[in-house]
Amino acid sequence: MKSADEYYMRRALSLAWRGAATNPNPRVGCVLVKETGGVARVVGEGYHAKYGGPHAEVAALADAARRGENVRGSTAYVTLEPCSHFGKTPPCAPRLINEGITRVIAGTEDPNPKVRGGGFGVLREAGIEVVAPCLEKECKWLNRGFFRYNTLNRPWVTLKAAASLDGKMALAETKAREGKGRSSALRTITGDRITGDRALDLVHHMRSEHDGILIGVGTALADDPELTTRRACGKSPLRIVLDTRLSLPTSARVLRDGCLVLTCVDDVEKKKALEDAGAEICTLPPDKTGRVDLDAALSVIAEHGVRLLMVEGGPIVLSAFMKAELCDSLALFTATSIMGEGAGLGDGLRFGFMGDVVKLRDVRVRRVGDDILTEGIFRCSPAL
Ligand code: AOF
Ligand code: ZN
Repeated sequence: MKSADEYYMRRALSLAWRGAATNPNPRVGCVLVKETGGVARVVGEGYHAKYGGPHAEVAALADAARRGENVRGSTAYVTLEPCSHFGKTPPCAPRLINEGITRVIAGTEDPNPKVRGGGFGVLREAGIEVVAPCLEKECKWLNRGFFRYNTLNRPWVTLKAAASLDGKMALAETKAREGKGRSSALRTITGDRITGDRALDLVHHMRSEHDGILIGVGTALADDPELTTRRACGKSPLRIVLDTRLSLPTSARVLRDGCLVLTCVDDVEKKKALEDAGAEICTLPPDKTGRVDLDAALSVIAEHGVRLLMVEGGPIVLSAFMKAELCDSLALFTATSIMGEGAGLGDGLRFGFMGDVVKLRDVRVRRVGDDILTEGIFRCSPAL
């Protein structure tokens, strides 16, 4: 690999990140570089902007045409292997060949079973020099949900939690405050929330970067959240509720703009009422504990186009994901408070050896207002 290769791949990566509406397709960026008289320059660049729209390579070629550049003899830097299949658009690999591209540097192989090395094969057969991978870790991270889906048939799962310094997510008992008439297990501290406004803004932003948000019915009953992104710009993800016995009331705010409810019961009446209230109900088998089987739930969620899933459950749901080892990253907001007795993060988990406890790697810590955000990758999260 030439030393300039990483430089142009970084440019392709930054273009790829702009593709905000590609889901469930991956984000892909492409830079075309032509060397004339020992001097290299960018002759075209582009990215996959929208699901169903032109792929990054096609966008970069169109950009070169707009600039009046002749791309013959250029090198294409693409964050993902050029495709070899007919999907919503024609394949990119033959297009690059026809345009006279002589060298292709790809970030990583496309895990889509319809491609998976096929694009490289087509290029190499045509005598094109193919170099891959290049900045593989960064290129995979960019599409971590797409990689999870194509290799494990599930989304990338982020557990999000807010807790006190002593790890509590709910007070042992919450008294209804005058005028509010609300008495819930999960609403906490005066002002209702554990963490502050800055953390809430960030949570709304994080939601808008996910395709789905999942809660347990306990949280829906206790907090009646809307699960919107109203404090941030961007799309609202698909709302998903794990509701083993279908006890979600039809008045729940989470149902307002459509919601996927995953249950284990086949109660026709309840089902009809919730469907009328805007829910899509999916009945799944129970796991050993009698709750919705998370493996099955995640594959249904993935089939709904969710590649990045945020789990915003209470302690029970969060622990269930950790126990099943079906979680990839954690975003934990810690308030600088001590809540004393009450339900806490990790309730329901039990280990006999320190070597077995849930651990994170690649940890990052930062301050958000008066709160602390800890992010990391779960040890159980398989390599991308
Ligand atoms: C590329 N460049 O920019 C993207 C690729 O239905 P289609 O035609 O949009 O194809 C979608 C599949 O193509 C997607 O699942 C992934 O395998 C690949 N995406 N490939 O060469 C791109 N977005
Ligand atoms: Zn393509």
